[in-house]
Amino acid sequence: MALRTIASLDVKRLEILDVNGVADKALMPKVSDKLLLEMYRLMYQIRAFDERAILLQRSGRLGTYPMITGQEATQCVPPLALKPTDWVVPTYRGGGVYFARGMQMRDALLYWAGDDRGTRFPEGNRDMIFSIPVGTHLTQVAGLAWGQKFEGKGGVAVTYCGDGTSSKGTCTRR
Ligand SMILES: Cc1ncc(C[n+]2csc(CCOP(=O)(O)OP(=O)(O)O)c2C)c(N)n1
Repeated sequence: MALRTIASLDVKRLEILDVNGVADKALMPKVSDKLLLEMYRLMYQIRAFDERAILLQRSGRLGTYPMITGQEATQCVPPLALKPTDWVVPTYRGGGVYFARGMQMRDALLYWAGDDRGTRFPEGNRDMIFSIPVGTHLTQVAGLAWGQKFEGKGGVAVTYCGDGTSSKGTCTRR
């Protein structure tokens, strides 16, 4: 039988900043220098926090800690577009979202050390604490969005999930 292509995959990537740190001006999003700086500060904060937390975890002072590094931009940019009254429900790997929403790093450390005081959110924020079970929070966010619809005041509900959440286990067929 002749060799034939029966499927192919095309993956595209848009690169605004090259490996030398030079930005393509034509592709630059229209955001102020102040906002760009805030995004950079938050991304940097996430990495610094990650490094510290993993050291604490490896030395037995935090019970567990899921690293965020690699997902900094997806974590800190969307929350900057939200109002405090919007809802955000991150996954366990979503602590960067809280930093963008004003949570203090000491509170995040308390949480991962097993202290309930670490779930404090800034006054007025409607965030929910991390979802440790994967996938279950998607239905909760749909409910929160539905509630906002009933309230009739507008607003959004944001959540995140990984590919391991949306995929199916291998042992479902017996
Ligand atoms: C309901 C439920 N089933 C199983 C698990 C065990 N579990 C922990 S992490 C994980 C994989 C999640 O992958 P992904 O959503 O891609 O997130 P990642 O940790 O890779 O960022 C699973 C299945 C869980 N936390 N919750």
